[in-house]
Amino acid sequence: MRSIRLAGLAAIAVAALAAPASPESSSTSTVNVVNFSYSPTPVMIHVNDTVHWVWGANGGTPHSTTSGTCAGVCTADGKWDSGVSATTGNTFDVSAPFTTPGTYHYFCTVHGSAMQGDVIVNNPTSVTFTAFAARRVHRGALITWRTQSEADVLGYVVYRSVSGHRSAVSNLVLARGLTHPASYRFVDRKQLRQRAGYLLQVVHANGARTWFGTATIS
Ligand SMILES: [Cu+2]
Repeated sequence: MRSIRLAGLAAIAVAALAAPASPESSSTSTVNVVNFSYSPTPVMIHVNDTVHWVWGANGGTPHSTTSGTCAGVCTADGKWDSGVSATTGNTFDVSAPFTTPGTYHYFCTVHGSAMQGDVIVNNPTSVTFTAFAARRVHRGALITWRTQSEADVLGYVVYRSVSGHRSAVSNLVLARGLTHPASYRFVDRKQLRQRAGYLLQVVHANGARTWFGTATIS
């Protein structure tokens, strides 16, 4: 752990270093089947999440979502197959294969290689923190954090907690998406002289959110 110098009367607290992000419940990501394509593709999820395909207005044109690969001719691999549907509002959910991180390819059995998609399954522990701290600076509070890896992270939102009331104090601080260490800092200009705790809300690429903290200023 790196050393931290005390500056004047600044109060410093370092939160639970390298603690895992709080466990997240599985979530569902929607993919639209419309205009001879899947949207979004790739869809980014975490292990054990569900992908929910919804058929849009396709003017009576049938489509499917069928796992497998296309090399000229598409070949199903048997992980999932919705069957063909031309019904607007038809849905198909898949979660069973997504227990292992990786890329899962699929296609439409009607349109073959002209209509393909990917599901990318990320490990939920792919963000690892090595430092998180808060300290007073001139007219505010400086929040700093370091990550070891953040491959599937979109960004971070800094929250301030005072007397049990939690509120966001930053916009989305965009992650650099690195698989090597990165450092971030944010100054909370609204922090007056009160005791406060700071947390990070981690926004993952698939929209899932996890929490990390707390670093306190007394
Ligand atoms: Cu199709």
